[in-house]
Amino acid sequence: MKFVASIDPVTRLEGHMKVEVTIDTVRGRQQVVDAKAAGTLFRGFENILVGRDPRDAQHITERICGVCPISHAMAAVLALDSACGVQIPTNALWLRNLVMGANFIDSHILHFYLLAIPDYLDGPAKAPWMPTWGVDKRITGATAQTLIGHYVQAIAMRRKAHEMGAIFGGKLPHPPTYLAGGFTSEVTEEHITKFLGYLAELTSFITDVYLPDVELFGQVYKDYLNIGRGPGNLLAFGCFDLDIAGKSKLLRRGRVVAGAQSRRSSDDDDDDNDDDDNRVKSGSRTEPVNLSFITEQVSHSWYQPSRGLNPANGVTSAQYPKPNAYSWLKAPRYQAQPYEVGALARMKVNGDYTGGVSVVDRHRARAQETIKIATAMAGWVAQLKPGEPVYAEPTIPASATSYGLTEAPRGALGHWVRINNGVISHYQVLTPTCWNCSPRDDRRQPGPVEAALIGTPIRDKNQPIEVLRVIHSFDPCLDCAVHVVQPKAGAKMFAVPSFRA
Ligand code: NFE
Repeated sequence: MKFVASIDPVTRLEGHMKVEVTIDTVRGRQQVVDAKAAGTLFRGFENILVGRDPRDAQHITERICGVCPISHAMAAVLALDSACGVQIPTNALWLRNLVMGANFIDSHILHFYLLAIPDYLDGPAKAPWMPTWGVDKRITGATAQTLIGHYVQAIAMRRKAHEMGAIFGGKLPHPPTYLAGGFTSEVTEEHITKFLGYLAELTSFITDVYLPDVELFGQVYKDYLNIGRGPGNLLAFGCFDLDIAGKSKLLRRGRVVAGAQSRRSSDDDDDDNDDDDNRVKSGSRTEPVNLSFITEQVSHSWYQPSRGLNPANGVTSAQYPKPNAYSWLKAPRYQAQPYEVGALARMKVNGDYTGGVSVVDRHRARAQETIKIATAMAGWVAQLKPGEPVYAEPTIPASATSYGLTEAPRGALGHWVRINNGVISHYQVLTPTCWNCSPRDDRRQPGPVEAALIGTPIRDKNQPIEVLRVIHSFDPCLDCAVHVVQPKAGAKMFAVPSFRA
């Protein structure tokens, strides 16, 4: 008999998410047969930006989230650099990368130890380890004790990653140092030495603790290599520019299409990536990204009906209630298909990760990406030139249309901006969690997290911890995807309207 489990809110992620799964017995096995994921708050940041000075964009959009603010600053200043036609000094290139790298290290350590690992082992019988579901905890005894010790160590490591980023960022999580035209902090020998000290300590933690712990987890929970796949389409905008023109990146732009080995359609010309040698080591090929193929569909979202708009023309206009809608997230699609974004997508697109798409693969790719970034950061520090410029003053145009693409720790991030009469007339932000946690689209196709949940085996339908493991593997951040709540008078915390309303 079908059983519906509603997890609301889903904890150990950023923001407010509700998930409803239908569990049934299929060929003698209890599993998820349907899933709906919802963001339960409205985000209105795009509307806040209209009418503002374009130079405010990075300061305001950083406040979308405390976990990935640097990426929002990066996307905003890339859009403005391009709108102004300004060429930033090379010092600024490395400074922008270094502060964003510090944020990636912080975010990935946070995710594995503080958000994900409590799904797999029991900790001390007190908060935040209690209450918990007592199902399928295979990491026990001395191994569990070691991991709990690493959990505590990870808290200190996160602080160090923040302190490292603040050396050049001024402060974290919301640094004021990202500007169109470059950066504001000074490069000194003292700053460089201090930064390298932090980086060495974090690199040791990643190498000696984080990577081995993820491998251990992957061995103990091998079955999760076959759980939580999702659509299998992967998308990355790419990040960490290695030259001023942004042509070369540490993690490149591209797509991996589920089941496709190679095909470059004639109408799929890449507008940003002209690299022909795009074969990845996994044997599949990366396909280019054509931004005009992105639409945000709202048939199941609490927004006024539209026919799937490209972010360049996107509208953030709420409609609540609305028939068939169940989420404040829009449903971004590429050529009408759902795409997963995140570290696994980046590492697969870049040819650095040759495994599959699953719960374990997401954790492994995230850990392997962390050491790749930390290693690259040491090289960027070496290229800093003390005393050399960090800023080239831009001229803000009276009118312009532009975009900035980068990656946040959780995946592809884009900002689209239009300037008229010297002020912002239109702004759209497309976040990673919108891609991953999107609801059904116009064709009723599930979003990546919804698709990943369908088929997940469930041991105890009253304690469906497997559902949490799949969701957490994506590291959702609903704060990035939605904002601002207006609860009904007298509503109880858990009394969110039913999906079937
Ligand atoms: Ni709030 Fe974010 C990241 C962005 S996810 S954490 O990473 O953009 O939607």
